[in-house]
Amino acid sequence: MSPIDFRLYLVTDRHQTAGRPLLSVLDDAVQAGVRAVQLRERDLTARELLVLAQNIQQAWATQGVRLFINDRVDLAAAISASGVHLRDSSLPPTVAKKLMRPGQLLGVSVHSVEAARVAEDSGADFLVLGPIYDTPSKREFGAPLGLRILEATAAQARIPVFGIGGVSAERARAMRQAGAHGVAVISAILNARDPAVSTRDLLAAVQ
Ligand code: 3NM
Repeated sequence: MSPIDFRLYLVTDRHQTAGRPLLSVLDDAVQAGVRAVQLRERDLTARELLVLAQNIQQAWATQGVRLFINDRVDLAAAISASGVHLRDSSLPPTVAKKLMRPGQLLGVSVHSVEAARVAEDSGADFLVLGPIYDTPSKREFGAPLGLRILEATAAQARIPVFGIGGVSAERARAMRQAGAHGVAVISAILNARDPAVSTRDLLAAVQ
């Protein structure tokens, strides 16, 4: 079985929780079925990230939640997180792998079909491609790629491809039909009026 046994990947941003504590919104999402979380709090220090990551590990250890650490390969290794998630400015996958622990998974964010191929050849276990739709969270990556590029990337890749950017339950269905293994979201869960309801809707859409 593929180690990527989840189809919904929740990416954190504690500034997008509508003023609620991140851990309480995460708890709603986990209780509703989220099994993979990427800790992505780019403005926290290493020490602050460590505390948050340990809190997340301890809170849901028994539920089998996989925790991925964005960018900080050192932190992921130190706490034996489930994996690492790399972005364009991170260490390249081949270098990150030298620091990762055996069995740790490697997710890589990519923004084109070509970059997806390079990341896969460099040892990624799964890819996150985006932004598929327009998202205020990620204007820095320019125009949305759309479903056609998602489809082309998923058809080419031998590893799971998640779509990210502007995901809703309805769009998640379309993304699965285009060949995505699953979807990655921030605001659809963290900013939702009821994060548990949104989680269940998204899970139903990607099954
Ligand atoms: N990465 P939302 S888009 C974290 O294209 C992230 O790589 C993207 O937020 C990429 O689910 C994005 O609220 C933001 O649209 C996703």
